[in-house]
Parts: sequence; C-alpha cells; structure tokens
Amino acid sequence: MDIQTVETGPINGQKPGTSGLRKKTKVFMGPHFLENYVQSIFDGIGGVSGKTLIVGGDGRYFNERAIQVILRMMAANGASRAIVGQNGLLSTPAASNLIRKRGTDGGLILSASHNPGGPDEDFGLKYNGPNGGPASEGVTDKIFARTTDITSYKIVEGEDVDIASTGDKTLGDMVVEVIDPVADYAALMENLFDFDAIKGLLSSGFTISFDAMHAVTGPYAKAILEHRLGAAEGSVVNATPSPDFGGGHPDPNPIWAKELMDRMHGPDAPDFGAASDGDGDRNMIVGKGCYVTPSDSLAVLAANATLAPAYRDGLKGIARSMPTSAAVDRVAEKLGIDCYETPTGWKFFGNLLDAGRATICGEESAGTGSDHVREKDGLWAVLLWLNILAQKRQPVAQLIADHWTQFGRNYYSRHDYEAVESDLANRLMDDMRTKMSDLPGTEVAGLKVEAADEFSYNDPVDGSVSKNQGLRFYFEGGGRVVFRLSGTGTEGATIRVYIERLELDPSAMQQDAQEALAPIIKAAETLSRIRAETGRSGPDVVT
Ligand code: G16
Repeated sequence: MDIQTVETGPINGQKPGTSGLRKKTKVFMGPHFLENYVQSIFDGIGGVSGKTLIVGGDGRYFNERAIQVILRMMAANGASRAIVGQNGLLSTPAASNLIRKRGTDGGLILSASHNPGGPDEDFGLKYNGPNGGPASEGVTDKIFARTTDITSYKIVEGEDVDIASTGDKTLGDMVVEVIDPVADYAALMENLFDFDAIKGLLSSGFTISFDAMHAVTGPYAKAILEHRLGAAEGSVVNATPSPDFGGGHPDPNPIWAKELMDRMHGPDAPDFGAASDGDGDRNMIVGKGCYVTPSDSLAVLAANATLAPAYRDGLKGIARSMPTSAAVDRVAEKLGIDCYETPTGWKFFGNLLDAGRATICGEESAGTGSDHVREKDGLWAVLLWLNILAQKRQPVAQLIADHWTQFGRNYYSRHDYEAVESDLANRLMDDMRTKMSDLPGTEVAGLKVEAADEFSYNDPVDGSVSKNQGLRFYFEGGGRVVFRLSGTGTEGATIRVYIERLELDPSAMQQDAQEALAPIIKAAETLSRIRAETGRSGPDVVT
C-alpha cells in the first residue's frame, strides 16, 4: 500500500456550523480543502487506526468523488473497515442507525441537507460519533482546532473502490463493505410501527403522496411505503436521487415543496401528503387542504405516540429546540413528563436521549425524531403519523383541530432574511443585545415587553454550557419573538426571526397565522430594524 503524506497548511473557513461543515461545492473541491477537513476530523477524534466508520451521503454532486477520497484517507490512516452505502447513498437517519446497529466508531455523512446541490451549489460533511449522533460541541471544537494548525494529511494512491455493487472489497489493508442502504433502516421501521395497521389503512381507500424531492429518501420511501405497506404505485414521487435534486431545493416546506402543496390543496387531493429533504432527516406533513407546522406536528406526535408499538409504554420526556413553539410543552405537562429546551442543532438532543431523559425530540426546522436513532428522521415521522391515523381514522385537519381545542393553538411562523451581509447582520444582533436589558416593562409597537434575554443552555447531563443561542423577547399575553443567525448557510448571514403567540379561545383558532401574528411581527421589526437596515420589504422565506 502506497501511503503518501501530503504537506498542507490551514485553510480558512473550516469551522463547523449547526450541523458539520457546509460550503459551496467548488470550495470543497478546491485544492486540499476536503482532505484537510477529513484529516482534521480523524485527528480531532483521536485517529482512526483500527477503527470502523460508516460512510455515505445524500447523492449530491461530488458525493461519490468525495467518498473515494475519504476511503483512501481512511486506509492511509489505518482504519480497519469502512461500511459504505451502495453508490455512496445513505440517508442521515439510516447512517445513524447503522452506526448504532453495527457498533462502529462513528461515521462520516456527506450532505448539505436541504441546501441545493450541484457544482455551483452546496456540499457538506459531518462526523457522527459512536452513539450515532452529530458530534458534540467538544468534539467539533477539537476538529476545528486541528484545521487551524494542520501541516499534512495521509492518503493512499490507487484505483477507485467499486461502490456500485454490494459486498466486501479491499483498499490496502482496509475492508470496504458495500451494503444495501435501505435494508437495515426498513427493518428498524418495521420494528417500531404497526405495519399491519398501516397496511389496513392504505388498503381502505386512504391515499397518500410522498414527495422525495429527487433526494435520498426516494429509495427508502419506495421500499417501505409502496413495497412493504402497499401504498399505490406512484404514491412516492420524485423518487430517484439526482446530483442536483432535479434543479430544486430539497427543502420540505410549503415554498420548496409547492408541487405537493398544490396537490394537497387541489380537487383530488390525497388524504395525506409528506415530503422529505436532501438527506432524509427533515419532514413536512400535509393533510387534505391542511398544512401542519413542524411545531404542531411534534405536539401531535408526542400526544399520540402511545398508539405506536415502540412508544406504547409512554414517553420518558420530550425535548425541543428553543425557537420551536411551546405547543409540545403543554402536551408534556398533561402527560406529566419533563420537557427540555435546547439550542438549535440536533446534537444537543444526544445527551438527553442517551441518558434516557427524552424519547421524542423536535425542531421548528422540520425535524422530528426519537430515541430509535440519534438524528432527526423524516420517514419515521411520516410512519408515526400513518400509524396514528391508522388507529384514529380521522382526517388530518380534524386531528389538528381537536388537538388545538384540547391544548390551545400556538400560532407560529419563521421569517428568514437570507444572504444578509455578515457585518450588518452581526451589528443588528449586537444592537438588540445592547438594549435588551432595558426593555422589560416598556412597550414596543404597542406590546408590553415582559422579559428579554439571550438563551444559554446548561446541559443537564454533562454540565456543559452553550452561550449565545438566540435573543428572546417575551410579550404580555403569551407572545414571543426570537432572533438568531443561521448556522447552516453558505452565503453571508441568514437572520431567522421566530414569531409565536398562544391562543386559547377555540373560536379564534382558525385565523391565518400571519394575520394572527401581525402585532408581534410589527414589534419584531421595531426591535430589530431588519427591514429598515437591509432595505428589504420583507423576509425571503416565510414558513
Ligand atoms: C440542521 C440541524 C438542525 C437545525 C437546522 C437549522 O438541520 O441539524 O438541528 O435546526 O440545521 O439550523 P440553522 O437555523 O442554524 O440554519 P439540517 O436538516 O440542515 O441538517
């Protein structure tokens, strides 16, 4: 085996964000960029000598080339085995499952999630640890530290490994085991849910439409929904993963999954619609004429989870990211279980799940999951919904209306201002930070401020503290607005504004969310001056 030690030097901009390192594909393809980062991961986790790692990605442009580089670097660094999805494909939850099931030392997942793919779009890479979850902040800090003082990386020269066919291959002294990316994951889902009940629902005339958005979930959804559960052929659309996701954004929200939204609001709408993102960890749920917000979906799933076999004995606790609506908090209260509020980023749920303190977790950014893996899981959410509907035999809209009547409705919306110049975005956040302590007791655009703070998280399991996790303003009457900068963008800064208000009057629960939130939206602009300072008339994306 011809191991080469290639001299290199630190490259700026290799600090991982909310979920690994995401950059323009061309940046990742630049000289030494990928190699530096991969070597930094290996060094940051204490080397990979004798270790086994799962390797796979969402199939976006550069996926297979990057995997060949990673395999050669693993071999050069002494890894004993790489377990790779056929054709380089593995959804993020499937990779998390394999790490756990095979007891590996972790895995490398190649994805920029819901960001578009292609030579001029985005690419990403993250390391997940032996528990199957995204690396903790402590580990990512070590990886980043290495990127700043790296001097060389190791790689073997040689032919590409054939990852198009399953089976064991060798690369130097390392075994490359190429596996079917779907089989283990499908078996896990069958264990968690009542497949017979869902089959019964689907054979009773209940119709579904699942939009895989030309991304990695296509083969998983086809195998599970159509082949195992008997949904009609064609229920899964855009099912073939493509390197540029058919030219679209594989982001399951009403804007980017408009095709599905139109179908679900059309005259022949199926009973249930869903979509997933680039790497299969996000989900969107839509009923006939009824979009379900991620925060409401989390609350409904938590309230009804015991209808699925895996959760029959009840939930140990629930966790949500801080900007996610408090809808699920009242479910936890009713169930008499703890509800944890964590910073944005699935990695923060890991300790709670590992410690058995939470069973179900969720985020406003279209992510829900449970302790079955250590990632959010798009198809899992879809199957839990179907399992619940199979028992309840109610239209989605009715289920949601009943839920609101029982628990109240949290009107909720997120406004994103994308590609804002970074210095300006930081200044706007600093301005709010400076004035926030004087605000309680005063009025902003006619709303009385009750409290204002910057969210800081004390992990109850390992005691670590994560500061600067979002600016929060609470108004009299149950309203809240949160501001934070996204950690997943690749261009300038994205300012996220999360707006929420609790409504307990059943006769006022059917308003349009933007109208119901209008006074808080106005107060948010008065507080932040985003529109005034950026010269924009409104957000780029409203979810
Ligand atoms: C990632 C993280 C999520 C987070 C989301 C948005 O999701 O795993 O925990 O909520 O990014 O983060 P931000 O607001 O910082 O952009 P994904 O699906 O992109 O991996």
